[in-house]
Amino acid sequence: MRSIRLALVALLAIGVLVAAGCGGDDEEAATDTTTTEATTTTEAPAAGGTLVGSVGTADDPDAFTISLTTEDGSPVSTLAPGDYTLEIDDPSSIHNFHLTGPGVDVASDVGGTENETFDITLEAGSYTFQCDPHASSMNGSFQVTG
Ligand SMILES: [Cu+2]
Repeated sequence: MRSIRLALVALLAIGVLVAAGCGGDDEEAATDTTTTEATTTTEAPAAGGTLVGSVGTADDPDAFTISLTTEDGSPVSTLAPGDYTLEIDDPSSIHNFHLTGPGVDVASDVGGTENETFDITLEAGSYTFQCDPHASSMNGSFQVTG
């Protein structure tokens, strides 16, 4: 029991020293050394889960819109590297959804109207999605970092 307490005290002392060292350039350095919480690093969103690529809208499958969202509908702008499931929602016979980037090149058929699912692995870098027949107006991109 006693040795565990000593170890904790030692860890805290190291933590304070590290904190003071990191704040060397900061004018507010070491004004508060009473914090005992372990420092947690902020991490990029975890990999995994489902991404949804869509063209058109529910009311108008041929509408000139394209988007990539998470499963809950939030637009994707940055992602962590890793494995994802890409669900392509392409109800239109004039559009497709085409995702390209490091290690990935997947697309739905322009003429087809089925939803398609791909297992993809994202690496650090820049990814672009577009509708091939209308690439100049239907496109988007996101970054993979971490
Ligand atoms: Cu299109």
